[in-house]
Amino acid sequence: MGDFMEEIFNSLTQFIKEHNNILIMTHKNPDFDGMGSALGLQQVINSFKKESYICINNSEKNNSLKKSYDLIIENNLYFNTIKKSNIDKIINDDTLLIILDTHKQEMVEIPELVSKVKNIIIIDHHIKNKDYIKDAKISYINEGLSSTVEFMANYIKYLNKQIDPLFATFMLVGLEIDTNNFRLKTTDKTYEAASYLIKLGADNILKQELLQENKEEYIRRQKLIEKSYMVNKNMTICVLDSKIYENKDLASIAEELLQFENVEASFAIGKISKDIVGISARSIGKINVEQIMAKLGGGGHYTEAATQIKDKSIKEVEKILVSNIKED
Ligand SMILES: [Mn+2]
Repeated sequence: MGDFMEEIFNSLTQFIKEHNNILIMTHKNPDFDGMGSALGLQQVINSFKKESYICINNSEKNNSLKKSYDLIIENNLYFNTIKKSNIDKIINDDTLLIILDTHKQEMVEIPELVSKVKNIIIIDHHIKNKDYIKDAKISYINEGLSSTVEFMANYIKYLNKQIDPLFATFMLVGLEIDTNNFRLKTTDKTYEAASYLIKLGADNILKQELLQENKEEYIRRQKLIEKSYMVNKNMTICVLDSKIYENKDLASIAEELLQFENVEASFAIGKISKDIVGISARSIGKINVEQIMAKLGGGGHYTEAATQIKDKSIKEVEKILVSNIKED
């Protein structure tokens, strides 16, 4: 563990110990990385004999997460949440807000909370956006980190704390989803985090159950992938139908394409709103997709990048991409 990480871990601990009113918040439509980290962090805060609340907003749409909440209750475990409507009653000048797995105000579960709380800590692994939350007491945004769970599991390990095996399982699910089963951005620290979660008793069978996917959705995605084609013998492009997709759908298709023979870079093109076409690009590490996306007005980093193009059809965007990457 590098000195720098120790410094971050120690100041996080110090902030927790200095505050009696702690809120934890992840992004809208929470996933296992955000919520797993939040639950793990709450366990740590409990161990310091401090109370904390995980901020929740809408009713949960993610079926696996819903199942996880039920499992917590069935196992007589405890997690403390607070709804948007009750937050104003408890916040004060002493409130500490820990934001996990995002760093943009508009992305968090309850955006207005960011303006109301003075002491904010951000821990995230996404590519830093210019609209990041300013004036945070700690802002640890490291795109080299595979997941927020990686940070949190290594924090728990650093503190030599135990968490319940069920929470460790949820965290491991988040780690595996964000790394696409240890394929993306996986370092020694990622395996160290996974190893510690297994040591804490993460349940491999439950993990697999929580990772199981809806069959219809899987087939729908495979039908789109079936139409993908190779360019330059080492890149593949998947053009989606005219439906409107979420950015994460494009990303997961691009990621999935990396598992095929000869593919060194992949691109998924699809509509992300009525007048915007998005491209999500991924690379196994030989081709710099950031450079390619930057030419099309986007950004990202070497192995993970994206762009959004306004007022062009999917076909036009496909042509632009192909003409940019095609070698003669
Ligand atoms: Mn994440």
